[in-house]
Parts: sequence; C-alpha cells; structure tokens
Amino acid sequence: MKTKVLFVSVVLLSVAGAFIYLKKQPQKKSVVELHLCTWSNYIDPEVYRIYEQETGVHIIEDLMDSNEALENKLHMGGSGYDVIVPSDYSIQKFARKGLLATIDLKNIPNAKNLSPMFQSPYYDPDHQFSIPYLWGTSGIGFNRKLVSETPTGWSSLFSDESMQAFKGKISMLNDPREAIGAALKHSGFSVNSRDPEQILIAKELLKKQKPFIGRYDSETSGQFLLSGDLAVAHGWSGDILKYVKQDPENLGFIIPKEGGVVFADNLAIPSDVRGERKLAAEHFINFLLRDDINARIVNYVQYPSSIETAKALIQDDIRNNPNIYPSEEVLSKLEWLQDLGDETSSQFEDAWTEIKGQ
Ligand code: N2P
Repeated sequence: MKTKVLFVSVVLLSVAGAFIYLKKQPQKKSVVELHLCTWSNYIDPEVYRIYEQETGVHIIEDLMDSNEALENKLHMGGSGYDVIVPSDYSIQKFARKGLLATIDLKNIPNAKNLSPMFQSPYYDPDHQFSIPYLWGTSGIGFNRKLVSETPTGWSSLFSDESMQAFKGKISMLNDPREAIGAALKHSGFSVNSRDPEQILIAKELLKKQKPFIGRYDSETSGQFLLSGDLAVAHGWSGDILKYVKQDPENLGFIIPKEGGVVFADNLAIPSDVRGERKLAAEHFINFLLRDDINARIVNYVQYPSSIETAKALIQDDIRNNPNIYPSEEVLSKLEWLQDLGDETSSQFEDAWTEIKGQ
C-alpha cells in the first residue's frame, strides 16, 4: 500500500513539475506568417514592416480585384488566406454561405474606436463577421488634356458622343457589381436592381460600350489617366485621387451627379481559419485599427478611415477633401450595394461573363 501511495505521489509531482517547467519556457511562436488578401493600393507597405518588427509575424499579401473573384477562391477551399477584405454586400453574402469565421471582439479592443457611421453597419450590425477598414465612393476620373468638358455624370462613359470621342481611352472597373451598377445608374435604375429587364438593359449598354473600351481595370486606371492613355476611367475614389494629387492641373475625379456607389471594405477571417491562426489574424486586424497605423494607411491610400480616433492624425488635405470625405448631401445620393440573393447574383455574373467574353 505504502509503495502504491509513494508511486502515485511521485507521478503527480513529476506531472506538476513538468507543467511548471513548460509554463516557464518562453512561448514558441507557431504563427510566423499571415496571408492577407486585399485590394491594390489599400495599405502603406511600411505597415507590414512595422508589424513584423513588433511581432515577428511576416505578412504575405495577395491582391483581389473584385469580391466575386475572392468568393470563387473561398468556395474552392484551401485559399490559405487568414485575413480578407470583402465589401459590405459581400459580408452579407459570404456570411450567408458560411465562408466567414465569427470574430471574437475581445481580441479586437481597437474596434471600440470605430466612427459612428460604422458602429452598427447594415451588413453586419454586431460585427459578428467583420470590422470596417476603409470606405469610399465609385466615380469617374478624367484627364483634362483629353476631355473638352469636365465630366459631370455617367454619360461621360456611356453616351454615344463620349464613346466616339474617347474611343480606346475609356476604362471600366473590372468588377461585375460596379460596372453593371454604373450602367444601371446611367439608365435611371438602382445599382441594386433585381429586375431582369433592367439588368438586360444595363448588359446591352455595356456590350455596346465594349468596342470603345481601352481596359477593364480595378487596379491601375489612375496611372493610365496620368500617362494620357485613358481619358475617362470608372474608378474608386482613392485609387484615382492618388494620381490627381500628382497632377492636379490635368487630372480630376467626380462623383456622378446621378449618384453612384458608396462602399466599405472590411477585415474578415475565412471560416477555415481556426485556433492560433485565428488569434493571430485577430491580432493583426486589431493592429490595423490602431490610431497611428490606421492614420498612416489613410495618409498613404487616400481612402477615408473607419476609425474615429485616427482622424486627428490624418493630414488636413485629406480630411478636408470633399472627394475623399463627401458631404452628407452627396452621400445621401449614393447607394450601398446589397446582397441580391443567389438568383439575381447569378444574373449579374452571367451578364458579366457575356460582356467580358463577347
Ligand atoms: C482600393 C479598392 C477599393 C475597393 N484599391 C472597393 N471595394
């Protein structure tokens, strides 16, 4: 009996000893790199260097040019992404399809600094799946050397006169919801139309426009406006404004008078990211929301911040630029894209395949 007690005590003591020893050992970092899939011109690359310096975690960036392209990758599985940056309507859609992990807000304390506009966004009111990152508008960039009059609305991309005048020097976003949305808006409809006849009208307009198009481009149209290879470009505010800053005499950006799209892109985690990787992803998301980091990003990319407390660190020429931070009046004319459900989404995607493939 005595030997048995002795034996059990020795075993228990050894287990406790081993536990204390292991606890004292420095934690071995198991996540040494994270894969981020984001849009082009959406971060100051210096931010990756700072993160690596502070945490030892290396960020590997991959680019997406539309939510639909990202969705297809997630559906195929094994994307390897830890953090992704889908837009508003896609958060609804991806969550509905089980593609997003539930975020643990305890690990993202900086989310408390979100601006009032993003405290309860329509597409994810409790931030169950997403944290707003940057936002902006879609509009039209132009080069004054190539357009005789300053564009004011969508007709500068779609009217017969514009198409003839700017032949080969027009670009549209390479993005089904944005491009078809612009054609819907020009035709007097909502960007969220579910009406098959209206979608057909928009599709026919884009097919008619195609021979006049220089490029479908979600990444580099700003630089082609600057070089004079494009006269007018459908584009996202910051991507164009970055180049307007380089040549303000000749380049410009407008939000079309008929209204257009306002969007917010969000930090989210694919549903196959679990355990330590998910914790590491949440840590990185929290870092991107930190005031100094967030302001550094905004000053670099020219998109407005979702973080209220970062505003004080944002350059005046950005904070006071109505093209970057539009007035309430302009904002009220813009539409947020909605998740249109599977049936209408496929109609948009089929129309897009037909337009691009024609
Ligand atoms: C930034 C692209 C903004 C993405 N280059 C629009 N959803």
